Amino acid sequence: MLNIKFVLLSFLGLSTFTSAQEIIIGKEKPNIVLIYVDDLGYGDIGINGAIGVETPNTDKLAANGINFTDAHSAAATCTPSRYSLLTGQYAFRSKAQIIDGDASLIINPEVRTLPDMLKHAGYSTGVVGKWHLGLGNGNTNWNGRVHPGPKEVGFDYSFLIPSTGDRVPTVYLENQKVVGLSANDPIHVSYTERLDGYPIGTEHPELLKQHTDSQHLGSIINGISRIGYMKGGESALWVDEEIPFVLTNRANSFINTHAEKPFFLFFSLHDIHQPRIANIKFVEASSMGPRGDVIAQMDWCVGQVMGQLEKLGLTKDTMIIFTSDNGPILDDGYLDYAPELVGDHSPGGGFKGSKYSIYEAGTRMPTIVSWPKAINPGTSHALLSQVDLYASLAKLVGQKLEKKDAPDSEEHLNAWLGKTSEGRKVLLEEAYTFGLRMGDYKYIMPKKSNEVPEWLVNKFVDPGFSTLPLLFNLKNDRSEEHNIAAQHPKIVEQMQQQLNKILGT
Ligand code: NG6
Ligand code: CA
Repeated sequence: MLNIKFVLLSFLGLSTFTSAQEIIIGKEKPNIVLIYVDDLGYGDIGINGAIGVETPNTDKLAANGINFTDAHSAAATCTPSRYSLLTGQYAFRSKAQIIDGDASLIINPEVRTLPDMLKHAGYSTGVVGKWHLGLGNGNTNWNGRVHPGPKEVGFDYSFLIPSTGDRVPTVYLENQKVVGLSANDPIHVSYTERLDGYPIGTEHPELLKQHTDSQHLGSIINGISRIGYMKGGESALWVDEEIPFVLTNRANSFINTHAEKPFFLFFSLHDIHQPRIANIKFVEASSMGPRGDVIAQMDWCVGQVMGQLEKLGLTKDTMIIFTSDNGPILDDGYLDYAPELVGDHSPGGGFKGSKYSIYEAGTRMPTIVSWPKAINPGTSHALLSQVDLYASLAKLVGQKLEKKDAPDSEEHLNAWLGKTSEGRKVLLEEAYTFGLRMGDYKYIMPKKSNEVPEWLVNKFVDPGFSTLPLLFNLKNDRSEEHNIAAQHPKIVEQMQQQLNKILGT
């Protein structure tokens, strides 16, 4: 008998919609691809209202999955968010902060991480892209195998940008060895003293293709001055304009190699972090200059991974988690005219704040989860933190956690799968102060001083420092304008108590 629904939908030119099937929690082993974008704001994707740039691939992912409206990175900067994501522990507990490119690994290899847990469940694990969690044990020698690193914390395969695009060394590491390094030209890196290597930004501004503030005027490599100094390694230097292609290629070859067996790929994009130097293929893809162009570039990477999964017939059985590590920033040091060209686009999606800020846009992330086999498309307003992915995925793949594992990770699998809109009751937000969410209430803890550190002053960032407690009701004050702390002393007290409980104070 003809399937009437199919005939009708085909007639209308629509594809047939297969509703998700019931899954057996604890027994499922979907492939998991975690696409972690850098510095992408809530409003930077089409589905969340982007203007001036189109993100068709990301929007398609959202159309086939759940678009989360209240899911958060653990912190408003990169290293702390990544630390929490991989360990299931809040960053403040180990004082994880943004680190330099020669910093030691900040995850203790003894800790059972998210990739360790998935490995135990039978997954092949890989990380491709930005690391920024430190490598080695201090005094890193870049000319041999750099360890400890990803392997020692649970990744079978790694292909890394060791720190950030704006920090030396500007080389890739594959399985913890610099790619393309010549033995005759060893690499040296320093963040404290100038090395007699590449020209530096303070002396040779004429060599720069993008000008920058005084904090990014170290070694000039590929026409871009970076934080820190580097010598040697010429044959191994990356070309910024090629990064999206190189990383996507490695991500897709990891998928290809592991297609037969469940895999976990942490695809950690360099985009849309500065220096925002789009490949010529994406120059003027947006009306917002380089920042918009690299959003288009990021979206292309997403599309390539989706295409690879489709080609291998893995779409239905792969869970794609798409999100970002911290909120958006227009001016983080390099002069690419993002503030001037942003137009009506709202990178934070109308939420107050940015990267480095405790206001909502600092941690409220664009977040999409797609897994066609098990998830019906939709939108979820569940309050969730990336720190919860660890316990939630452990539940999915049937791994029991010991008490010491992922101590801050709450299990909210049903929320991540869109089966309930109930998420966290209490959610911690970390920036350079602490915030707490309980339902629609947002509390920002007072600080002894509201003085903004020197390096943040010029970034047009409001970090949310206040000597008085701040309380907002996001339901009718989405942009955190009206402090209602004085009218609700009981709620303030209750939220401070919750915070004390978490902070152990
Ligand atoms: C800051 C850098 C900024 C950026 C950021 C890390 C200065 C003044 N600014 O310290 O350029 O690299 O670190 O960004 O040094 S993140 O997304 O990795 O957190
Ligand atoms: Ca970041």
